[in-house]
Amino acid sequence: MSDILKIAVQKSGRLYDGSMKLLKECGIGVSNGNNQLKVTATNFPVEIYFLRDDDIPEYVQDAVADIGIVGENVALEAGKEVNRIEQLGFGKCRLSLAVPKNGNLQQVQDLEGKKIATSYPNLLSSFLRSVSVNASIHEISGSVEIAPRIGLADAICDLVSSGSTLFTNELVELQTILQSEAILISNQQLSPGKLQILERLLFRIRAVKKAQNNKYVLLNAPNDKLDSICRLLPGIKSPTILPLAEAGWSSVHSVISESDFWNVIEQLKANGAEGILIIPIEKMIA
Ligand code: PRT
Ligand code: ZN
Repeated sequence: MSDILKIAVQKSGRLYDGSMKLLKECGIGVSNGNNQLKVTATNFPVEIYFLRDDDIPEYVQDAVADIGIVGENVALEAGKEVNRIEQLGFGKCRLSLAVPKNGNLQQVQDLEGKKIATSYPNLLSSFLRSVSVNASIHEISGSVEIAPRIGLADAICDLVSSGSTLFTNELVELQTILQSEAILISNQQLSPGKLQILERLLFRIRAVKKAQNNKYVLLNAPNDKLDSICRLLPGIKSPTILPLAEAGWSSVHSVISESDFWNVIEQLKANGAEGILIIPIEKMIA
């Protein structure tokens, strides 16, 4: 029998949509997985297992699944023996210490001897050790943010994304202890056949990620400004330059990184570029 790579994905929750979207963008077609434990892709040698996110690191370590998509926070807290393969660019959040606003806890050292509620006892205790603070950790599995109000703890250590949960509970962030996003983890002893499938999948994932981080740009420029404009748009190899029907003008096509996008656009305009069009890229294979 030929190899199949077993991928563990969160069954429902914050990472489900992003995980399924990524697999779809990698050309992996699955029929609707609702309420199924497992689906087999029709056009790529993978099976997708739908699991609770907390179980994924252990299942991957024990080879129940070969690879998994899970928050880095969950992978690090679980401390299982798995390989961390790739950051996936969604599910971004941070694990932070937070305290009641306007209270007397204002820096990490003020937590000495205090009680902190969290679902991340391992990450919290290693952080506290690293800053030599002794505090007692109260592990709870949900609604950590209400712990200070009901007198269960002096502070919390929880995931934050927009910050609105902290705000509504009159808490403020004291310190971020981890930046997290969805990552791909793998079992440490994949067979050569499975490794080969993983390599093919990674090639696709990287093309999707790269496309998301870049945009296609088209613009018109006077010919005497082409040098400076091309310096701003190095592209993959170099920009494409085509003459416009109007003499003295060219159309420039290139790829631009999302990270300093607005900066580059401003400089392009300052260098005489006109009619700038920005187009999303679907896949990018450099
Ligand atoms: O059922 P299962 O065990 O699979 O799911 P779960 O309920 O344990 O996890 P889920 O679906 O809530 O989150 C899965 C993963 O999403 C987490 O492990 C993180 O990696 C990632 N993630 C990203 C988040 C958040 N953002 C997030 N904001 N996980 C949780 N939150 C919670 C946080 O705990 C807090 O209650 O959202 C609240 C704060 O959000 P803001 O926007 O108000 O700051
Ligand atoms: Zn969970």
